[in-house]
Amino acid sequence: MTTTELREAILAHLKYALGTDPDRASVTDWRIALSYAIRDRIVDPWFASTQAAEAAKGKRVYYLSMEFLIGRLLEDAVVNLGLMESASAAMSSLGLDLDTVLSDEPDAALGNGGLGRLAACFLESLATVGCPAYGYGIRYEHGLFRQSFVDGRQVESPEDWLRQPHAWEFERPGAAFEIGFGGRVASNAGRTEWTPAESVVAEAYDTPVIGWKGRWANTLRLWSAKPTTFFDLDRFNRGDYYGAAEPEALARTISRVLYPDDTTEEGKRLRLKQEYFFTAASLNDILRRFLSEHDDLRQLPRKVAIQLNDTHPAIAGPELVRLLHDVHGMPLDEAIVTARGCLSYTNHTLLPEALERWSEGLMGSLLPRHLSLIERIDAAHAAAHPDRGITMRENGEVKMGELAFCMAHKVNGVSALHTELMKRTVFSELHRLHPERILNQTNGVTPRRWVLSANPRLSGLLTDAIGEEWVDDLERLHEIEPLAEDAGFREDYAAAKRANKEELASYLRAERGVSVDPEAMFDVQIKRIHEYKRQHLNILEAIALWQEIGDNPNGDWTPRVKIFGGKAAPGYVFAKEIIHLINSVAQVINSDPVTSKFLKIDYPANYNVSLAERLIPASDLSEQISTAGKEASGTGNMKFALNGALTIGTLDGANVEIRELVGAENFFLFGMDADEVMARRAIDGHAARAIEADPRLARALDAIRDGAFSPGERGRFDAIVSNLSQADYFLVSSDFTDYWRAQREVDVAYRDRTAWMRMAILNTARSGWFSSDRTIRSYMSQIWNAQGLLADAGTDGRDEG
Ligand code: GL5
Repeated sequence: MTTTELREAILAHLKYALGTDPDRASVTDWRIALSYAIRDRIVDPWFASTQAAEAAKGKRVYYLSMEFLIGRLLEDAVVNLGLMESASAAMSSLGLDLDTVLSDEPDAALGNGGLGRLAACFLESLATVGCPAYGYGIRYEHGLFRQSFVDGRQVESPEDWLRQPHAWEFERPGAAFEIGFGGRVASNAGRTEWTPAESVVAEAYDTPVIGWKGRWANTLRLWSAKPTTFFDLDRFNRGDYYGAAEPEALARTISRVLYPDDTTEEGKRLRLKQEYFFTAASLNDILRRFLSEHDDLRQLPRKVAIQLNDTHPAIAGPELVRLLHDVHGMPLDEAIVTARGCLSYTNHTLLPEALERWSEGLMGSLLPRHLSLIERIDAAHAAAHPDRGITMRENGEVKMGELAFCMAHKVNGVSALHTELMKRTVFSELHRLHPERILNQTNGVTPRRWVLSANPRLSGLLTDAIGEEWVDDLERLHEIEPLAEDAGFREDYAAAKRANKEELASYLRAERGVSVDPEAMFDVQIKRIHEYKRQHLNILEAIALWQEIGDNPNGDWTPRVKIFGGKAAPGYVFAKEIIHLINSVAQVINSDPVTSKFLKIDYPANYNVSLAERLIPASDLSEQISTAGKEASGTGNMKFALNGALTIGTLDGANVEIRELVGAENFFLFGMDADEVMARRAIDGHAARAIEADPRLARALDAIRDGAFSPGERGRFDAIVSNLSQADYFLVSSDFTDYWRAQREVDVAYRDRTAWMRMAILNTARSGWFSSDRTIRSYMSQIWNAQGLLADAGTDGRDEG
């Protein structure tokens, strides 16, 4: 597409779709007009892909996820269509700067954290490798809450991404299913019938997902809840205006908000309704599509692969059995085997509080038929393994992990260590019964978003050095390995990093009034706030460092800027205390005239995908410091390594594989491993002993206790101090000393810029394996048995001039 054609298309959309003219158009109008113009370029390859998939009558992959943290879509589309130059030229010919227009787009934050972002990376990779696939989820009216800080405390407000027209979606009123809840189950002529007491309509909204070079596009289908009757006219006519609107309000509640929950247990009835709502709508849609192409439901596993992203859609097991058995008349045993042939389940956490359980009372009242099917499935499983006494029900609750496991033909963990721990801990009994079922699929990230778009300077360097093929063949980055020894390349690489840091520094100055020196080490920890991720270990180290710099202000300190980003679940009190502590410490340290040239702390509010895209390319040091055994994988750790930040980290999640690949000498390891963690936790008084043995740690804790960061309010952070001195389940105190040691090694290493750049380049060169293209290909061959169809599809919509 030429610049002129694109420009004409933008102007036409501005006029005919938005009804405005260039003189009056706001940045948002221009952005939407550009989005429509780009979207037009996606529709043809999208149709071609859909038709190719229909013609092939092969297997389709269905990715069921409560969360899709997709972020902004315009830049993704422009980049994947190869239209960056045209778009930039077209915009400037209209007097606009493309970056300004791109950053006007609100983030679609339909997810909490890593699990949701992984789903978004997977969608993009599925399209890039040409695998016919659908993502299925919920079209939340309000995604993840907006975070602000008031006096250093997190305050949440609703986020409003749909206030403006959402340019990427197509509403599909024709694709709608009625979803029931509650009611009665009865037998009728040998068939079981469920008559729900209430129902809502699930209506589809489709967003095309375009892969690299526009060669293939899939669909993200999100369900929105609508009432079966919009309006109660009787009540309205009686003057009961609120009552008349009630059915609509109640129905819409289901797709109103994303559960603000990231691996903590919360909420009950609405959450289960949301889970069933989107799972049932998706399965109905999948069966409808299957039956439009085939007639024998026993063939379902050959044509349909359904991936359950965590236990949130685990009700898919009984629901699919219900559809096959109750609705389509397949014998129950066969229905269970058929459903299992289609389903597979990814586990994303071992934290006990995050492994979903639903009380049988709640499940029975909302989904009575499903509860009885779960009992049948459980009984059948128990009968097949009579000596084991395993059950998916316990203390009046249904254990969704066990249910998902028993209804899946494959179950996977998300890093090598996590998968091993799954076998040894939460699923040890089931693993013994089904040793072939658990396998590992280490996570990955899409290089299009996380290197090519987020870091154009580094991308340019890579492409100049080894050609463009790395973008969808990321292991080619190995080819730059020898360049780590090339002084010219090292200088260019350092200059790119430096320019990214300068850009971030100006952003922080403009947006936050914080001034930081790009020469300093940018030390970044961005992720959800959680005790196991140990942001408090990082801030304790900052306090200790500040004290030591204060003792010796003329010392030869390595200047650092510590940057934090992340949200805490609104009900997670301790995590919110950690946020408050970080902000309070930052305030004191940043205003210390003696130390602030060596140490600054910044915590921009409302961390999201777009902020991550700014921070990661500008980072020198990546903090991956979770208690070993607790972080299932991490994906931020991969993004940092690819962008040439060195990791300081524990042997946890995918850190283990990152370290193996980049080389132990290019990674700052500290802390106990998972086995040591378990052993140490069993020792009485481990926290007190650690504090006693390390005067630095004791002094840092004393400063918090004595009110150094809460002037006039001594006890403000008592909950944190007493936790770290007593129970300290996440072993912050016990790992502090070794963390301090590793941080001082980092300081020394950073001063030798040549050596540091060599290490950074090797991190980039050796992290190509963490592409989500590799992960998706591995799911395709090891779990889904699905084929890519790239050769048959689509046009290449790239720049022609
Ligand atoms: C998570 C894990 O905590 C992460 O370690 C993992 O990288 C991610 C994707 O597999 O899944 N589980 C979870 O509930 N969230 C995660 O980020 O939100």
